Amino acid sequence: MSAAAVLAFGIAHGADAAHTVTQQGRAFHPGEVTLDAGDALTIHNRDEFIHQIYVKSDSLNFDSDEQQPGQDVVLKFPAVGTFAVRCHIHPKMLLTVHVK
Ligand SMILES: [Cu+2]
Repeated sequence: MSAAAVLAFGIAHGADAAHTVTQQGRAFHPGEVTLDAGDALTIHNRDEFIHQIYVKSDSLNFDSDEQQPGQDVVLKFPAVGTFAVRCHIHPKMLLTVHVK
């Protein structure tokens, strides 16, 4: 990796970093992520079938529409805490989101 590439990598993961998680093989990758309150999290479906994600908690209740292959769902976490993102269609899928 060149010096410029290293620098760009550092900037991309700074305070205004875009956070992306993928769904592949009926699992979230990575399965755990840490965000700052108010950050957006993009969840990208790399499977060849539909997912439908949801969050059920005191501070956030979210239900996506059917998420087609290749489609993104963008979620914002307004409050500090730990959130479980799950899929209606694949109950074993779990993404743990820590918001600090
Ligand atoms: Cu799913």
